[in-house]
Order: sequence, then structure tokens, then C-alpha cells
Amino acid sequence: MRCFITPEQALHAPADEFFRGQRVPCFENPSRARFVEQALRAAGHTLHAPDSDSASLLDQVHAPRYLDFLRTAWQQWLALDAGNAQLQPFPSVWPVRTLRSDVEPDNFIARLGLYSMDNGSPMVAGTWAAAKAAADAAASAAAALRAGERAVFCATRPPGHHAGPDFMGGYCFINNAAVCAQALRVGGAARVAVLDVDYHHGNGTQAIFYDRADVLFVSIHGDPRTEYPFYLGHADETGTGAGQGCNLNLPLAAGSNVAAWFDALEVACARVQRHRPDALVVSLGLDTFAGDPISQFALQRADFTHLGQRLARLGLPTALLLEGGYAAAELGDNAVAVLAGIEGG
Ligand code: SP5
Ligand code: ZN
Repeated sequence: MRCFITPEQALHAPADEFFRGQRVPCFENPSRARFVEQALRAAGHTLHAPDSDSASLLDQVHAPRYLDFLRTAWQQWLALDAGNAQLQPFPSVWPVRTLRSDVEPDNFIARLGLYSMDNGSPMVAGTWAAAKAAADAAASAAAALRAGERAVFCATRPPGHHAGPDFMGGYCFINNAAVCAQALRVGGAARVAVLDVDYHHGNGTQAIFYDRADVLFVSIHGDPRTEYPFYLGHADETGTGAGQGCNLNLPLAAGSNVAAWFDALEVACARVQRHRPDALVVSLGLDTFAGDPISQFALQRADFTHLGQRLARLGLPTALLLEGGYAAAELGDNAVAVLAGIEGG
């Protein structure tokens, strides 16, 4: 299978994030991509650098003022104080209900809050370069499908599915799945389906396509009543306007067993087929793994192969994009298991 990797991923290496009031080492770190790259090589997959530029697509899924902020955020942070080079900026204030988000504050931390959904998306000097490279891979995956590939995998980070039209969140900055889906549309696909199997609801992808009928969004995830991102991902979110009926959330209680997960996958696949898409984008979070340190589903290695086999049975040109998955040392073998299922099934 054609796989894309980005050396720039190593440039996004924040030291820590907040957990229970303490700073802890980032779960979403460069070792994840290294483990995946190693496992792909060992399994004989061909690895490529991106060969498409996502620049013209970014404006189609994100607000220009958000992209301007993201591109220059680190320079803005440094301009405040040269000592900031060794520090991670975190937001501490957000424009929640009754507050205005139309006026950009002059204060950097206030702008960071305006463009963030949480304080869980630490940023460093190389974040933009890494995020842009991952988006380039997503655009390249779409181009490869257009050129006749049946399946493509982006072994990239940072992930993207929590990033909304104008905000970062959940370790995500640019919504790679949205970039890929939009690239497929621009490239001639009349309808695209995005299937998000990450443990966490893909709130950003849902938001970007919520009013559109051309891009179906289907997600299987931990129930947001107890699981991140908490404020979106419920079953009654079905789309709006022209997009009414083109959003399907399948939340499962934290701790749900593997059988329940595959039952939901059947419902998801049936909905994807009813959309009659020309291509499929899979937000491939592997944090559904039993050994994941921050998630609570129970999939084992063999289950990832079964997932791949089920996806193959849809018979669609498919772009798979790595999202979460924090049992880093097992992430590569779990990703390879999905690809084996696709190629064998
Ligand atoms: C892409 C992706 O998977 N993003 C996930 C972001 C989750 N951020 C919140 C992490 C909260 C960790 N809670 C740990 C509970 C451990 N018992
Ligand atoms: Zn996740």
C-alpha cells in the first residue's frame, strides 16, 4: 500500500501537557510516528514524502484568520519575550457563551484562547511545519486515489480530527481528514464519506461538514457524556440545512466491549454505502486499542485486521489517516494490522 510519512513530524515535540493539574509528558509525541514508520518498513510497505501542496485547500476547510494565527503563532509568542523560546504557550481564557469571538484581542494568550477549544494542544516552534506537512500528505493521499490507487495510508502527526473551522484542540491543528475529503471533492469525487474510528469524537470534522450533503461524516466513539471532547458527538447530531441526515454519531459507553464496537461498525458501514460515495476517508485513530493509556475501548491487534477487512469490503478507494493512538510501542503493529486486513480482505 502507498504510505506517506513526513520527516517534519519530529519538529512538533512539545514537552508536556496538563493532566489532573500537573504537567505530564505529551501522549501525542514523535515516537508514535517513528514506531509506525518502523513497522511499515518491516512489513514491506513503500513510504513516500507528500507530493501535493495543501495550501489552496486549507482556506476551504479553515477560516483565514485562524490559519494566519497558526502560521505565525510561534513568532508572536517569541516577540513577547525572547525567553519564551524555552516555554510552551497555553491558553487560559476562552470566549465561551456571551463573550465575543469576532474581535481579535491584541493579547497573545487571549488570541490563543480564541483559537483553541482546550488547553490540551501544546504548540512549539515546529508545530506549523509539522501540521502543514501532515496536511500535504492528506492532499497527496487524495491525489493518489484520483490517480488510481485503491488504498493509501498517511502515517502522519499531528492528528487533525478535533481541529474545527477556526480552532485547534485535542492535539490537532489542521484537520487532515477534512483536507483530504475536500481535495477529493475538488478532484472530481461527487460524494465523499468520512468514517472516524478514533476513540474520541471527531468534533472538528463534523463541524466542518455539518451543513454539507456532499461529505458524509460517520463516527464511532466514546460517549461524550464522559469522554473527551465532551461537548459534541451525541447521537441526535444529524446535520443541518442541506447537510441534514449527513452526520451520524454512534457513541458507545466507555468500557464497551469489542462486539459492541463491531456492531456499531456495521451500522456505520451501512450508512456509508447508502451515501454512494466515490471515495472514503478513514480517520484512523488507534486509541480504541485495549492497551491505550487514555482511552477505554478494548480492541486487540487481530480486531484491527478485522476492521481493515470490513473496510475493504466497502470496495471504495480509501485514504486512511492516522489520528490518535497512544500506546506508542504497539501503534505501528496495530496500524500494519489494519493495512493487512485491507490488502488481504
Ligand atoms: C487525536 C486524539 O486522540 N486526541 C485526544 C485528545 C484527548 N485530550 C484529553 C486527554 C485527557 C486524558 N485523560 C486521561 C484519563 C486517563 N485515565
Ligand atoms: Zn483519539
